[in-house]
Amino acid sequence: MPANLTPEYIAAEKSFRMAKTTLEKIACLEEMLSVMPKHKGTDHLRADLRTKIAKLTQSLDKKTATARASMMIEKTGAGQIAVIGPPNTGKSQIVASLTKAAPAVAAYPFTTQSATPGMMAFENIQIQLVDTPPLGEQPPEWWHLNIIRRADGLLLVVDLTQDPVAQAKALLARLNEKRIRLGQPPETPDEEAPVNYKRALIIGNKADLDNGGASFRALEGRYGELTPVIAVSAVGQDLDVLRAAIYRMLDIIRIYTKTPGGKPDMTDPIILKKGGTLEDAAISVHKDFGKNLKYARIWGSGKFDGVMVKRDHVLQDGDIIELHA
Ligand SMILES: Nc1nc2c(ncn2[C@@H]2O[C@H](COP(=O)(O)OP(=O)(O)OP(=O)(O)O)[C@@H](O)[C@H]2O)c(=O)[nH]1
Ligand SMILES: [Mg+2]
Repeated sequence: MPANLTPEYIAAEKSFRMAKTTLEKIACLEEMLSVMPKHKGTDHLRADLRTKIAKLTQSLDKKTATARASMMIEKTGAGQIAVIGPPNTGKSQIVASLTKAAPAVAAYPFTTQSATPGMMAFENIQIQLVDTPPLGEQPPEWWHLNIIRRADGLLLVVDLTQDPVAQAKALLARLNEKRIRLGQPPETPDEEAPVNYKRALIIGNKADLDNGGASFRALEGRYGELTPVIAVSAVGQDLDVLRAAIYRMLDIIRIYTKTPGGKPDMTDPIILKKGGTLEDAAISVHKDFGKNLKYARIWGSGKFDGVMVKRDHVLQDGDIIELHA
């Protein structure tokens, strides 16, 4: 065994040995994988863990397999955002107000016990929001952490009537324990175990009850440099601001395609990460297109409308491309 495994790994391995059910075992193995340092010395061990996870997953009976699948929500739309936070802050209300999903909303804490996805329409795209259980004193369930780790961004929801700075501080500490941090990864990661950096937005909810906005100002003053902070009322105030902020957080661009002589389809854009190239766009249309692409004409970020560009051309939001294979 490589000598430089972290205390987190050792702890996860210990839980693995004590785990009783197959689902618990899988959870522990996933945890071991996620906290293991990534370098040559651990390649074998990583492969070994993946094989174990695959074997255990295959051995699940149908009902348990369905449960496992439903706990890892499949990504759809332009991005997946996990809605997280302490109990009773309005996470479910936010998902209910922005999407057609209807997770239970109630005046008491710990209402939500499973994850519920919903699609939020923004202009001509759909963004997936996932309502999750509260992150409180209890250690989060393995699948809850999995959703947070896999998400393209996090919505951290705190309650402006309940000392939001303290709530945010506790929430960030909980994430940090699991090696999840907000913002961009540093250029030279200096730590042994991998840290998962996440795009995020801090929401001060229940703004309708924040008299004079003092709580929000405190929250923004404390965390505004780390990540955008906005005030909303999930029951209906500034929800358009929230939608736009969620879109911006994803940092994506929308690209449209057209056929020679045809009109572009402006309803169903290709979604790319900012900085995406023509080649990335072609691959997302079809992987063969990525291989066979000769050139494209472009309207938007090209020097002239309809000019020919090559694979490595960096696209801009709103570009229209005509692919030639
Ligand atoms: N006044 C006001 N009440 C809100 C707002 N958002 C949510 N609430 C209320 O706050 C309570 C909790 O809302 P939920 O959406 O269930 O909160 P949650 O964060 O999902 O709670 P858990 O699932 O228990 O973690 C409910 O009584 C909501 O009606 C808001 O913007 N303003
Ligand atoms: Mg809830």
